[in-house]
Amino acid sequence: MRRRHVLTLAAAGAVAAGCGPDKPAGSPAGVGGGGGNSAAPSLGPGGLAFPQGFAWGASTSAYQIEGAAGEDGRGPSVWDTFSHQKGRTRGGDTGDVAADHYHRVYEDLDLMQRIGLRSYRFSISWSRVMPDGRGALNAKGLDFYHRLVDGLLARKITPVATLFHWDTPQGLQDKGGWEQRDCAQWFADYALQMFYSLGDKVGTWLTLNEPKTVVQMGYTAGVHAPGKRDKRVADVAGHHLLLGHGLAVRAFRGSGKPGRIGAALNLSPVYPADASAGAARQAALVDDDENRRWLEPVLRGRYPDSWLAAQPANAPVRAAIRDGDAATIGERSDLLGVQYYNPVYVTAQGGRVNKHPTTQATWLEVFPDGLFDLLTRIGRDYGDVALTVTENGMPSTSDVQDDDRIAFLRDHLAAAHRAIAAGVRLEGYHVWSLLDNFEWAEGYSQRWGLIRVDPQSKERRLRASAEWYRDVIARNGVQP
Ligand code: GCO
Repeated sequence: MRRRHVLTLAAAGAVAAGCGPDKPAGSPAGVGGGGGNSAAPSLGPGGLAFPQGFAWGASTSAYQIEGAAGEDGRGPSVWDTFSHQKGRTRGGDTGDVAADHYHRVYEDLDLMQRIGLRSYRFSISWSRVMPDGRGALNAKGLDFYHRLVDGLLARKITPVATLFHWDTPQGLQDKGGWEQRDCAQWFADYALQMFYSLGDKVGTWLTLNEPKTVVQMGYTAGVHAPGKRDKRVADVAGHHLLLGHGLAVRAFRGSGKPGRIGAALNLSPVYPADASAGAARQAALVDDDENRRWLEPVLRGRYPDSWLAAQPANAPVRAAIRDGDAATIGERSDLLGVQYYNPVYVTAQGGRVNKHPTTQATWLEVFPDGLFDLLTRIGRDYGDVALTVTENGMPSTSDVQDDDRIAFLRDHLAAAHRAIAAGVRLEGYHVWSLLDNFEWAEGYSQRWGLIRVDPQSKERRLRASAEWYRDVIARNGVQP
């Protein structure tokens, strides 16, 4: 079972080192940003100090928090369409209002400052800035991102912009979406417009968020937009997503804008469930699918031979991968966003089992050491690429006193600290998520925020985890 698969099927789902143009490259991320460094409490005995300038952050995505779905000229995305179809999301929830962030952006910026964030990762809604996905820019939609980014910079928080967090414009979906090779170029064209529009203020760009989840959940299991269930088509869409990444990186270089760019991949360390040779063999195959099939093209400009060999002879993805594509996808990245939630244990029969406790999101098996294994593996296999954790977190059923989330974050940060000590170039860490939000097919049933958002009034309240994270940031370290 894939990430989220279990629940959704049952239910039916600087960056660091702030190189922003507002700071000279190489300067520490957001130093002096946010919160109360002067009175910073120091770490006690046994405290885990992080490197100077570590980019302490939090993440969100457009459709999950913005709301204002029909305002100021925004066009629909596949998630508007999907969430409005009967039976697609828990309780029929949609992102129409979400956390109402579009209208509360200044309040949210102030809350980020209260927590002391050094880095904030958000995504741009493609159909808010280009209602049909192509053609003229929607000035009002773009203004929103200018307000957001200006507000971040004014608070010395490094903006990290994701260009695609699953909300393909419906206008492009109607033309075939990611099944169509052209979509990769449409994406790069939109990306270039964003580099020109915001590139003097945003120094860190992420192209795609979790293409694997789009392939697995959107095109294979059909429990995310666009709701297709066809593995063959899914793999073609996966290739076009990666091609879009490469073309966008190339467009960024061509734009001449300063800053850095990379992809944000969700990755899972894969372990054999037992000591048998069969489990080891199956684990290697699953590792290809979960990790190498994404990492290798992006960081090495090639698909793994073993993954290609595992594709059926008549699989359409074979024809979709044209000469030169892999090299395009491997256009040099400046950083890699790593999203870690869970490990994967594989049996000799190729099945998956859990070995650790799970959370309300039953796919989220809690194993902090997996983050250490993942980060050190990337460092070992892919060399000196700058890494930042762009997502890590859990849903809590506690309303405000979310001690379970505090323990989760503390243990994962301890694992990240060990990875840094082992020589991994980890520059930042972003909690998923800043705010309670629309958790895709799960609607509002899961609460992932450091900040509680009242489901009705949308009133904000810092949770215990937010207060705890504020102290971590102020101390630049974790007290285990
Ligand atoms: C993802 C997305 C987020 C999710 C988060 C929790 O990783 O799926 O980037 O949008 O909400 O991961 O599931």
